[in-house]
Amino acid sequence: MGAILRRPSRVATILACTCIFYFFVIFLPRYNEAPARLREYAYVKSSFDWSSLPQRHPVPKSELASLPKGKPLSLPKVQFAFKKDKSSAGKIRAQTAANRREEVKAAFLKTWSSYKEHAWMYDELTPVSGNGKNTFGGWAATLVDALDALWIMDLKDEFYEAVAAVATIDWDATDETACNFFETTIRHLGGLLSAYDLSREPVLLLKAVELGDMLYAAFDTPTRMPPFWLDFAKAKEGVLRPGTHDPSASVTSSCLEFTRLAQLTGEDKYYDAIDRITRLLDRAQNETLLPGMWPTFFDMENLNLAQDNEFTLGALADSLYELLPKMYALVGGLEPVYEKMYREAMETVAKHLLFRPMTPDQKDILFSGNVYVREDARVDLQTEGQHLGCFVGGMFGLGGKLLGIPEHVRIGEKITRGCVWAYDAMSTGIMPEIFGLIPCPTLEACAWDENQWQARGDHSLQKGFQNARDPRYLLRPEAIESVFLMYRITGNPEYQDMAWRMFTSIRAATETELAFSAIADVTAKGATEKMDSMESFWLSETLKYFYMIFSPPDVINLNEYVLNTEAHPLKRP
Ligand code: DMJ
Repeated sequence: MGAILRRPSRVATILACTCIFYFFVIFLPRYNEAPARLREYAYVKSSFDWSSLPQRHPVPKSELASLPKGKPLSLPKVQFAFKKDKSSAGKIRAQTAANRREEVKAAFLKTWSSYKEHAWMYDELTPVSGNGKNTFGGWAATLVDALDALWIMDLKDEFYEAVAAVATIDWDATDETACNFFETTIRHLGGLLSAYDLSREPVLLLKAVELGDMLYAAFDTPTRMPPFWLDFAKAKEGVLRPGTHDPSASVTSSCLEFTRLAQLTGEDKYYDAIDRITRLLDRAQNETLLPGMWPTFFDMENLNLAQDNEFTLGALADSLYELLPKMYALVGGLEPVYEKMYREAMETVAKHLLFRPMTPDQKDILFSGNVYVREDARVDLQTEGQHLGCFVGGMFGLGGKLLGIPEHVRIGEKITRGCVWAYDAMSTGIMPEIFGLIPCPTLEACAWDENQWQARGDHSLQKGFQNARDPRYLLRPEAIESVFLMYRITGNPEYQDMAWRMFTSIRAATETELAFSAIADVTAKGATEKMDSMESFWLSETLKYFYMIFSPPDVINLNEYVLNTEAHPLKRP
């Protein structure tokens, strides 16, 4: 009897001790910490509270989709099982990577310092003339986009200085009447969420929620589909309408950011917003003119995804496809529709969009082109490569690993190597924005055909190229993005050497006194013409990927993080 009495009292004592420990050691310090940090950052609340705006097209509570429930599945590892190589060759390789990483960091710091001096709180620095310019609402796009890169590169002083600046952003204080829904989501919201995931600074989540509530207003339309432009006055009046001819990427790609926001706040409304888009994509996937894929433009007012005849993984459609394996990872494999959509889309891509260019040495590489479905149902493939389409290698690699499809990893490698080949082929060592290629008739090996080259090629370019239709380089990240992903997936150090060639070429061709600039022509033989433009993705994506490929593999381990389309790492469950 005594023993029975003693046991519950012992249990009660342990319970009480645990509660006291939790209260004083875990809860209280955090509770005290948050307001103190907010004061430190002089948090300025946005002057309009979008969360208080009543929805004119509300979702009935009973229909509100919630985050997938249950324990996240244990998905296959994305990263190669890297081991420390203690041999002398291994040590030399590690030292080389460390040296290269420092050079990337120096390029980042040079850019950041100039941004700070000449364009602080503007969206962009003009890297030749040294001015600030606003291109995305005037909410310091470069600064917000670069937050997590600062953290990753261990520039903590610069990071906290930037966080203090972010704490003062008022989303209602803009000279614009509307913002680009897609760009604001991927750059600003993605940037804030990622910086919060890495640093856990409370003010970053506060600002993300303020912005998330503003962007959530874009879904308050008759079809609950967001328009391309979030017109502030219309949103406040409740008269926003979705577009009838909007790029498919821009109206669908907010899935990762809104899902992460729902996960961090516990607010299902954010998830519900994007889940409606997912359901629509799912319903329409096999009803389009090229079943399995969705066309480049959507009519979101009439929920018609089947009218356009153009299909691509490149410009305007890109991140719609990219999000499929990434969402699967972010919801811990608990929402099977992303796997289904990815598999079906890639089957169509492999059948109709992938092509092999004809090269004198029969390179085993692939590109993804553009398809036009004609009135007689003929499927025409335009064998063009785009810098924007270079993310496809990494997407296949990621999908292949997460879903256990080794063939996709192989395809991903070939596409990635294709982009690197196009970099190496140009006089500056950088791939053009858009270029035409002479294709092989099949994906299998094809012999070099000198007559075809004579008849169709641009002889000022390396053999195999039909043209460099748009010869600019805009400091874009997609090629290094795939090279980075394939390195982390395969562990093959060759990718680090490719990355280094790319980095040194980009640095040589784009560097200005202040920073780095988009250039007009990658086929230039001598000095390059600088366009005085540097989009925020130069810091947030391009240099971050270069930095990470030369970093130890636990710097943003892909088994733990998934990167949004602007390269912002979000914590996987
Ligand atoms: C970035 O804003 C994103 O990567 C987007 O998905 C595509 N365009 C740019 C980079 O080129």
